[in-house]
Amino acid sequence: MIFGCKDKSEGNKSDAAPTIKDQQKPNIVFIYTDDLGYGDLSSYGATEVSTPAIDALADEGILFTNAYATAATCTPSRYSLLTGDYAWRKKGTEVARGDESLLIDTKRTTLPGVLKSAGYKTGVVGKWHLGLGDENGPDWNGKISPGPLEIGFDYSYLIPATGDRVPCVFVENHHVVNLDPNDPISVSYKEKIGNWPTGKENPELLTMKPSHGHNHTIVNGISRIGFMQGGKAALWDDETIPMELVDKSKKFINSSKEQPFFLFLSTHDIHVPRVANAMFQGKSGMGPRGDVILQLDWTVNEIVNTLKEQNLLDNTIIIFSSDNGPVIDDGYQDQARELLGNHKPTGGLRGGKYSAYDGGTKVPLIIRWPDGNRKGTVSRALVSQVDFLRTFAALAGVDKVYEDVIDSQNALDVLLGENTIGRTALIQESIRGPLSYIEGEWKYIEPIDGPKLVPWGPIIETGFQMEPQLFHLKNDPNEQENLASKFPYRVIDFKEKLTKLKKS
Ligand code: NG6
Ligand code: CA
Repeated sequence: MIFGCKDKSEGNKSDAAPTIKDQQKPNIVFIYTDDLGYGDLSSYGATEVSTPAIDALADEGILFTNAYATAATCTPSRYSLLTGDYAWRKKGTEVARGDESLLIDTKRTTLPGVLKSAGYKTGVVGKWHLGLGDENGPDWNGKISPGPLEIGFDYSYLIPATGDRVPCVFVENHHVVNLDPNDPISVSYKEKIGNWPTGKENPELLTMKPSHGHNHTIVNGISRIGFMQGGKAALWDDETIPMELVDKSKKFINSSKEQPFFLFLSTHDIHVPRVANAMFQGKSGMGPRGDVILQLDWTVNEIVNTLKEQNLLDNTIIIFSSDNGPVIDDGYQDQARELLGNHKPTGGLRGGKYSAYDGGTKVPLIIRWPDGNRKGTVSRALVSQVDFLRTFAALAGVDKVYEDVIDSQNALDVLLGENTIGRTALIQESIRGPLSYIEGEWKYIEPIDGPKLVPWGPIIETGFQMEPQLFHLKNDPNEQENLASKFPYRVIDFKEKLTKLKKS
């Protein structure tokens, strides 16, 4: 037993319903944020914004300074997290449309499936962005399947893709929430359908204007990616999305006390469109991007308080991380750049979301272990989110081989702070592009022909170059000095290793 949970005989003297103390296995709450940067939290050195609830997790646990998402965008990162495989192994896992079919094979091993087989009740609340439905895509007006319930979750309450993609409705288990059958939903990512106004044709109706893209159907004064019509009663309210997700998370936690549970709370914050609730509007002094960081901190506080109230905190592991690096202007005129001041979302790392540089994939990772033995620890160990599948399997006491899982490794000793080295090597995937290979203190970026900046407007370096790039991350964490010509044998070695891994 890892956390010294009490035996049944100790904690359950009466006939009362069993309490959490009786559980042998710890609950797992994984708070996965969207586009939150390495420098966006006060616990990671931010001085212009304060995130006390998230920082408290670090004070009571381990803060990792060398942790990576597997990709610089959402869909592939999430694919890796839930399958234990790098997403570039599977075609079609780049940023998914809002009407994409389910990208995860229902027959394969998945993170929630592993935990479910170990007796966990499993739930996902929030952003999905891994497709829904069969090869024809989701049937918004009928049963939406396959989806999370077919890959190992017992409960789901989803933003189907992203906040900036239609349809702007929640899906609970197999159905759109609050859908009026007399007002069916139609969605198209090809052409305009129906007569709802678009940002392109009716910019005068917008409360938040796009800066690039995002000029299709207007929902709640915000034009989105993709066209939709219908489902008026089902449309979400952008200002209360976090409250809705917290509410559903609380309900899931409160109804899961009879067995260990895994809650995957995948926040919309801090992705675009950044629409803070009135409680947070104007509170950061950095405009909506800063305000939704405060809102995210509120979410964490609510979840921790719920666990406390339910007497679950001493048997629940809380993990906090992000799906990819930060972006300032991601397509809406929300003053993120104008009001940034001295705040550095990447914490000074080069690049950002989409990029092959570390700003794309190096993310905050904080783990609060309930035994209290690791308070305030900082770990430099190399960690990849692809390892959560096998690590959680070990945590849940599952002793199975899982032959279809190629990349995930058991990193339990690393996440417990007992191994301070971590992975030998890991791979990062940037937008549309090359892979990077990190081994120890070194990083190699594959050569590729392509634009130097993300072509559609966020002003972020892609990291694309015709020549191989090699950086020493410890001496040069901002990847300024390309050492490829100084260390040609290392380049050859890494290139070969990467080629071999790609074929494995
Ligand atoms: C891009 C969107 C961006 C964001 C991203 C996905 C445009 C111009 N930009 O295509 O706003 O939605 O996709 O972000 O449309 S992610 O975090 O879900 O990967
Ligand atoms: Ca993201």
